[in-house]
Amino acid sequence: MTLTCALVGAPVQTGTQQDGCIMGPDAFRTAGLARTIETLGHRVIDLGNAAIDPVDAMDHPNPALRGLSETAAWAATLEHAAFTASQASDLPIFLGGDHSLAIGTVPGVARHAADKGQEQFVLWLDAHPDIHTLDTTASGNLHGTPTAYFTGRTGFDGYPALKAPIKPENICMMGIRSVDPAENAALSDSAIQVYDMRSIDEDGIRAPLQGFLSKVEAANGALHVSLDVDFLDPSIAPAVGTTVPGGATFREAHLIMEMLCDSGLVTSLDLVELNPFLDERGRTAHLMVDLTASLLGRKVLDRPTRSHQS
Ligand code: 4U7
Ligand code: MN
Ligand code: MN
Ligand code: MN
Repeated sequence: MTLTCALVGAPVQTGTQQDGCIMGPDAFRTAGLARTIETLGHRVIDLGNAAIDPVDAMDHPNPALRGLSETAAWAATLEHAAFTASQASDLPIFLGGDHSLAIGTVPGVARHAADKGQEQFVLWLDAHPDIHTLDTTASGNLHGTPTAYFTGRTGFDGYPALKAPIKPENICMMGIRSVDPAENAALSDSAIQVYDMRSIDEDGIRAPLQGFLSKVEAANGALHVSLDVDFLDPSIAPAVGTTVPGGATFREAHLIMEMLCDSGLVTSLDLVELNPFLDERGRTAHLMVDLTASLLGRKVLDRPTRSHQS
């Protein structure tokens, strides 16, 4: 199937402590993202980079918070950008930027899905659940908060009101291996499906992902994939400020993308947390582009790979 993919640059770095994510969108372009997608037979429209106007500082009782007013401004800007890119294309691809951008992209695509009468699902590929509220984050880095916001948890005063909160039972997290105590508490009483690294070691990727995709398909849902570079093992993806050992392998990550491709269910994608300043000769940017290619139909064989296909 030929898709129209819209690239939306989101050069957000106010959600992190370390500068560099601002260069992410251009690194993805430099690594040949558009050309690679076109080679697979799809159409690409590059909508350029989103931007925010200067903002006034916002007060909050948590003294650790940084970038609060900028993040709230990005939320509104990217919600709008994501909504319009969803209308203008089959597959908006958001080029981060740190993961706080999901505070805008997920609500924006969810509003589009709601308009079409569809439920929004989210596949969160990350070492971290990013489920802090403004009150629980100890680092104050707001890239650790998007899933709490877009599921409608309280504690986001000053942020845009959510039009279509994501139901926790519509979220699947994979690759999780760094969880703060307050996040653990939040996940304990949540319906979010969490496949941590132990579960992936024990059961693999295929069965749990197939289970989640079946749910999306049964609901005729829209599926947003949010891919954090730190989902991947640091040995293959060094260009991220929050590396955590024991990440997804090259093969696991490609399998996920190939299964997502076969499902035909993905309606939007975040490529986030790439810090090109920390990369080694562009290898992380290229890997993220190659994973996107697998999602969009790059295959080893033209015939089915599994001879005992069910
Ligand atoms: B990312 C962290 F303490 N939980 O809150 C925090 F471990 O978008 C990390 O997933 C957040 O990379 C990581 O700062 C955010 C930390
Ligand atoms: Mn659409
Ligand atoms: Mn993240
Ligand atoms: Mn992460």
